[in-house]
Amino acid sequence: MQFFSFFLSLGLLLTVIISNGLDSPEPRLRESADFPVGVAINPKRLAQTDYAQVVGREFSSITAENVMKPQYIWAAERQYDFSLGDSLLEFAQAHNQQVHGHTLAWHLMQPDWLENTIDSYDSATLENLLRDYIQATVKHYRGKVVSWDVVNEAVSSGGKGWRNSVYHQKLGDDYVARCHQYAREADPDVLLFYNDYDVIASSEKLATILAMVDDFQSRNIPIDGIGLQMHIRLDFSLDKFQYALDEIVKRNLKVHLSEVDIRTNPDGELSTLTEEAAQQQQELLAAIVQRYQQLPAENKFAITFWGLRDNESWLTKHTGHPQWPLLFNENFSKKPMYQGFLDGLDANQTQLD
Ligand code: 9MR
Repeated sequence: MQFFSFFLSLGLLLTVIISNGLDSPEPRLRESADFPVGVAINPKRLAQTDYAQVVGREFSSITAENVMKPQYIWAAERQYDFSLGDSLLEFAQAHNQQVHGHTLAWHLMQPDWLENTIDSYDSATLENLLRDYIQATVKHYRGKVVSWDVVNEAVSSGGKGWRNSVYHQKLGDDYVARCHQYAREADPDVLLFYNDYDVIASSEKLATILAMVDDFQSRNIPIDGIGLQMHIRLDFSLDKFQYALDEIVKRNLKVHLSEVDIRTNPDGELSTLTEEAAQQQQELLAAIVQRYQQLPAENKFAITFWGLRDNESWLTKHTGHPQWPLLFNENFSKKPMYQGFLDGLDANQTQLD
């Protein structure tokens, strides 16, 4: 009898150990970090159950990869279509996620009707149209999105001065400041970001952006944060990154790592993601997250990945090669890079202890 109850207890113990092992929840990104962790999505993909589950489970912030851009919303002069953005918002609300608005003004990917007419507008007409677009959109999403990228990529690609875009040509040097004012008039609470790429790689671009911030702050032009896009490669400079973070923090602004992806195949020599490249990617993300984590709490806005799965990334088309730049592979399996994110948070814990 005793012999029998010994095996019964052993069996129970094993059952408890095994089922605990299965039940014990794996760490989720959204619960592991004390700042929002975001992903850029296409709301049409939410119809796919696996996609929706992973987005809902792992992320606490969502950016529309495309559907909240003027190309989708600005249907005609003073006519707006918010339907796709609204569907994304509905998902976010159901999953207790914040939404970051991207983007109110961008020189690229304008709606066709605007592309065709923009040259014919005089400055005042274009300014009024843009103001009305910004204000209608910000008002529509007022209280629903926490933040907006107001003007995207307004600095020249070389980094010196403003980009010679049609907006700059027609509206002049101060148009970015006025777009920020228009957005603020439409929503006194929404956070306003300036968002750009290559800000770490190009010291000149960083200097231009910091000078813009200094100018805005000296004139009380509203700005709450900087979006560092972070479309980066494995040779990313952590020293330059740290310098940029420090300069932004000095100006009391929030930092959004707004479009993170790490390309592993810049010259297209790989036909599959090697273990070595995956590990380098993991280590680089860990180092980035560790430095981000060390920012004062009020300067941390969010880290957002520019897509969910490698096979969805814009980079395949853009570079002509697979880059495996994201956290998940096409089967929704976590890559070593995912662990890199958690490692970055943990490394910081160890350091603080
Ligand atoms: O990833 C986006 C891609 O699907 C679009 O075709 C493209 C044009 O609208 O924009 C891509 O996202 C860009 C973002 O809006 C701004 N920073 C650079 C991103 C990559 O091009």
